[in-house]
Amino acid sequence: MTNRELASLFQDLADMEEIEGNRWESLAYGKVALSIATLVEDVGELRKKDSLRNIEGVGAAIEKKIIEYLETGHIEKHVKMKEKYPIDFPSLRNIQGLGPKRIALLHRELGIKNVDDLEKALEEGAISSVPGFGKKSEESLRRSLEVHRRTGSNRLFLALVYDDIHRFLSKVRDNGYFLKADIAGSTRRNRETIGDIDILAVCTDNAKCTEFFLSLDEVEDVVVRGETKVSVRLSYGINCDLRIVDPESYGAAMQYFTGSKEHNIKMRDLAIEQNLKLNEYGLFSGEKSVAGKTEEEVYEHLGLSWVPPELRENMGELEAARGRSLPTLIEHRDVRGDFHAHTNASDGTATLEEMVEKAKSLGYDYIALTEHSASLRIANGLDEKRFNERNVEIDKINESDRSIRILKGVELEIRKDGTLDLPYKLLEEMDVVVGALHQWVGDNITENTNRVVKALNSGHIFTLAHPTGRLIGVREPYRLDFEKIFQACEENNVSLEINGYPERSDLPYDLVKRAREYDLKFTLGSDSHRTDHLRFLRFATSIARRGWLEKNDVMNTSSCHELFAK
Ligand code: DGT
Ligand code: CA
Ligand code: CA
Repeated sequence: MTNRELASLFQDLADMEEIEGNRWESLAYGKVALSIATLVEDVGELRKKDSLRNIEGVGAAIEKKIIEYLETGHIEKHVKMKEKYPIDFPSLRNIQGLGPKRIALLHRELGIKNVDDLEKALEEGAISSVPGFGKKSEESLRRSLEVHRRTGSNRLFLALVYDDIHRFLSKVRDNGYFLKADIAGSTRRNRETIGDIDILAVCTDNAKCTEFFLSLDEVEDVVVRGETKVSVRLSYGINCDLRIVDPESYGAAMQYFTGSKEHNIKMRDLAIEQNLKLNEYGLFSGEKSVAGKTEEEVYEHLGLSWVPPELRENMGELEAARGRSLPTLIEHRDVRGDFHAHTNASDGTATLEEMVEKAKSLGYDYIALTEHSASLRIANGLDEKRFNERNVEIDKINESDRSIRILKGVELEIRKDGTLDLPYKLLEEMDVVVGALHQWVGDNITENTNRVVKALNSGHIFTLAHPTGRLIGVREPYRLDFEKIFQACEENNVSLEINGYPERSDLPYDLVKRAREYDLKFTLGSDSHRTDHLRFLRFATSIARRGWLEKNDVMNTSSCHELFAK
């Protein structure tokens, strides 16, 4: 906590000094902010050992400020400057298109101090009147603010920036400046949301490479610029940290900056137990480096198998790595089809033909079209008659086009009393019945759980859709007893859905791992409402990986024939 707070104070100082035009001070504070934010040890502990000066970027003057902070809880200079700039820099900065100078301008001209003020000014159309802002920046700020609000934080959904990140990485890589460049951090761990992008790189001339990196179109603003670390704001509304490391340390640095922090702490303790020291430069026995060039050798030297990044969350992966019992994770290429998609028959925007064409172009063997059932009125749910007509249409297409199989599906409302929204006879004609809870979910955990269990006991549900009902940044998970639900799924041969739609990302990975204790299968679904949503299936696979699933745990890795041969 102290480290984060202190780093944030220094970042504030960096921002304010930049506004004041004190470039050098701003750089110095920014550098310290970054090194403290990524420090393993607590600053308080370092002070006790009298080694604050070992922190990168800390000289006598800054050391004094750290001590002042540790003793008084604040830094006088920061307090003074804050009087002049009473601005919430950390959150405003997280909005795409705003650096310190522009934030100061908005403060001076419109009195904007925080995100709420900004929102108000946008509503009133006041931004475009500020010199240097114009209509275009107003529009772009409005979009960034929407992202900020939608995720409920400054985190972005990986699914929504995944392609951008990879395009950006290729640009960084394919120019001849960098010898190597790879993604680390939460992006490499495939978390559903990411705080920033971390890139590690190797190059021969740091200054030239940094210059090139900063010249890329996507770079909007430079937050920190040092010899080996650069932190920038990208036009996708996210920060990117670039760290340049020595080739000999590349594996150790990858290991360190991939995280998670909890995984790293455990790794470091394992090293200490073996009388070794692990940091971002390597694994050391005394002064001598014993591993560091590759991640594999770092893990191996500690008696561990290499751990796939998705598992590095301190959820038992290091114990399994030591026992050589890590799972062989499912791969995206193992996935043959999608079990959850909508067309404009219910609340999607694409026609059946458009969805199927897109699925074909992605090489799928099958796609289930799972329209909502009638009682979900806001989603234009289908009644028995419309489902019957739709099923006839699907049969016809399947007859004439053998290149993909369209599965007759329904996203079936589990009613308030736990009964199902369509007659069993119709459900028996469906290939894929995705049972779902959307309405009338109360706070009573027993009632909620019984309702779901009753539906599972019907014997007519194939998979339980987005089981927790959470919407990231919008709605907490439903109150449900998951041990009971997993048990009921096991007894009734119902699989659990992993829904890859970004806001849902449901089951969450930690529950996937828990559900693995039961004799259960999982289905992956994109919950597409448009053709370009089909890409979310990949992120369902990521959650499956983070939940330790293997190919055989997931139904989508089977062929249609294996699944539905009757
Ligand atoms: P994010 O950006 O919030 O989505 O999450 P990460 O995991 O990418 O975190 P970030 O960008 O702050 O740092 C990248 C990695 O660097 C992190 O996963 C592990 C390592 N790291 C950062 N701070 C610390 C720390 O205080 N202690 C340790 N052991 N490792 C750290
Ligand atoms: Ca990160
Ligand atoms: Ca970072």
